Amino acid sequence: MIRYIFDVDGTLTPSRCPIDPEFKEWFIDFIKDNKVWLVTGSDYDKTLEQLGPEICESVVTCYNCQGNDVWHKGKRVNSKQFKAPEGLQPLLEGWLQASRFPLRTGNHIEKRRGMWNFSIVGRNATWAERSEYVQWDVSNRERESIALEINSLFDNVTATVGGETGIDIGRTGGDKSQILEDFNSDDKIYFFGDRQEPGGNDYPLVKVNTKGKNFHVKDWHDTFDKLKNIVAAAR
Ligand code: M1P
Repeated sequence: MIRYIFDVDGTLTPSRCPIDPEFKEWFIDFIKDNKVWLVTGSDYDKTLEQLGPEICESVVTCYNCQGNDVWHKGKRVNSKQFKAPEGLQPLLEGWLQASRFPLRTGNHIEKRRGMWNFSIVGRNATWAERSEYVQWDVSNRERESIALEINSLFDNVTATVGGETGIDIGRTGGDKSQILEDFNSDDKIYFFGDRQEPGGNDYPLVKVNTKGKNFHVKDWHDTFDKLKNIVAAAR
């Protein structure tokens, strides 16, 4: 049986937004007929807000914070810590001062279980402020260059770009690939994610999912279309 693993932001929903109601209804039925897991850089509260309890509690496991915070049927079953190296916080604060993007909205370094999320615009940004940053980052590739620099400066820390405004930072190996510890080596995994390119936060899992298939989607519409094709082909 195929094991389906889905990223959330940019894959099942627009980043930080609720799932589309029609897709939600369809996806709830899909979960009834298939084995489904979720893996996201986000924390459980945000995933719950975006997907609702029907989805979060009916998947096999909901892996939050890149797999460092593990939820099963609405209950936390495991969580890991990230002991950041001393120099990391001052470095992030320096980038916060130095970025040429003009807006700062607060909550720039969100310390989650097993990882940090770093955002120049800040996690308190309104939708308009977020979209200003998204446009800026597309032209300036700021997140990509910050992530590259973090990766070159620290031995046991990995930074990846995920979602639209932030960078996920954690211990090397404490990324989405760690969830495969819970699978058998011969499991056939179909993994859907929007950041499967090198440097994206889905890439570590793509790299090790060599026996299954990786679906690099453009957005949730693309995920929905691909799933409908898979279901139609299986009939
Ligand atoms: O899963 C990656 C990130 O996706 C969203 O990022 P942003 O708000 O920058 O679009 C958020 O859910 C974030 O928490 C998460 O780390």
